[in-house]
Amino acid sequence: MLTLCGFGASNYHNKVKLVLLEKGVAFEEELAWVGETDPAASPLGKVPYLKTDKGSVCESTVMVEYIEQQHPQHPLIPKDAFEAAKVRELMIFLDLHLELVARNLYAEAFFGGKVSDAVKEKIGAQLEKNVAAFAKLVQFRPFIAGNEISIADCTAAVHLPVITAVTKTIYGKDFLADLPVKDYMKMWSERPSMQRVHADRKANNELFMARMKSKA
Ligand SMILES: N[C@@H](CCC(=O)N[C@@H](CS)C(=O)NCC(=O)O)C(=O)O
Repeated sequence: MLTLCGFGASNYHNKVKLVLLEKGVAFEEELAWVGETDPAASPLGKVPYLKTDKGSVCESTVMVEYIEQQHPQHPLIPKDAFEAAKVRELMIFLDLHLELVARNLYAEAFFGGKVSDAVKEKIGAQLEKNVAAFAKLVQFRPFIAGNEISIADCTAAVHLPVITAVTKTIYGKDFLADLPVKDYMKMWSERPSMQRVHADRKANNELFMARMKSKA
């Protein structure tokens, strides 16, 4: 049995959870807040991490690749090597070039903290550049790598709404406004996997916000 450890308000936790739910893989969840993680399972203290019969694995991308390899049903990575590479390329853009950059602004956008004007300027320029590059790769036909759902969609579904929220709050403009994110998220909202993730996130979010604000 797989145990997904983390919390429902975390976008990376939900990326892995969407993969498990879309594939129909049985799993349990264990609540692990940042600061209360198992250091052997997650040496950087990040969530999520996955407990398996053989031991634990951290890093969401490694986790979804592991799940896909162990459970071939309802594939979320194309068989064709090139198409698979395109899916992974999108996932890296989302995690590394969008989410990780936008993360520099979360303190002010979500948690009542403050980010300096210099950081806002630097991160704004990086995000504009990276969003333009991402826009050249995405397809939205209707899935982001084409007409099949993939691990890149499970990543996009959790990160894109955050990028929209952060850029609207900090810069007064949605940096993703030229992309069909609204229709894409509407499509996701009709999938049972997202309905479960959404409900669990809602239940967890209040506790999470209280924890973050008390630390800001
Ligand atoms: N690269 C990691 C990122 C995970 C991540 O940043 N998780 C956040 C919660 S959404 C976290 O644990 N933050 C606490 C920290 O970085 O110390 C992954 O893909 O799993």
